[in-house]
Amino acid sequence: MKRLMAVLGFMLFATQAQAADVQIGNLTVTQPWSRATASSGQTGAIYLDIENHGTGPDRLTGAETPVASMAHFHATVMEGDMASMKMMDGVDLPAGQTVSLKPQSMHLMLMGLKQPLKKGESFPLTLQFEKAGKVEVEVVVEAAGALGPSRP
Ligand SMILES: [Cu+2]
Repeated sequence: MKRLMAVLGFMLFATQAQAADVQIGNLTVTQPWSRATASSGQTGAIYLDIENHGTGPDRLTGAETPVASMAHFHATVMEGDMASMKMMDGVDLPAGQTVSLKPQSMHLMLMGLKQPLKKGESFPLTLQFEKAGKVEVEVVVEAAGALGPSRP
């Protein structure tokens, strides 16, 4: 509990200054970001990097955010020249590796958006890991067609 409070305290500070990496156990979550959505849009996507600097594997098993009714892990798969999305029940995090959720690849799909995502705003996201536990991160909304986070 003490540790959780420390993490939350750090988050509040970090969000005001500049979104920063978040540590949980052996994992580092870097630069969660999303894209602005049209006012009529019901879906969005979140991208981020997770580094596992431990000696054993972990797994991202769940995610939730107050801005959407559901958050699912998707892989983008090519069938010929058509891209389609496939649902995954989690994201494996091998020891010593960084796994990236990024455009045209794995992403966290938001369904049932409760409000449009606006550029410059941010919203909380709770990630659930099999071993490291649960952590809240802040997702920054970039422009509609952004290919990556704009902050350094
Ligand atoms: Cu998707």
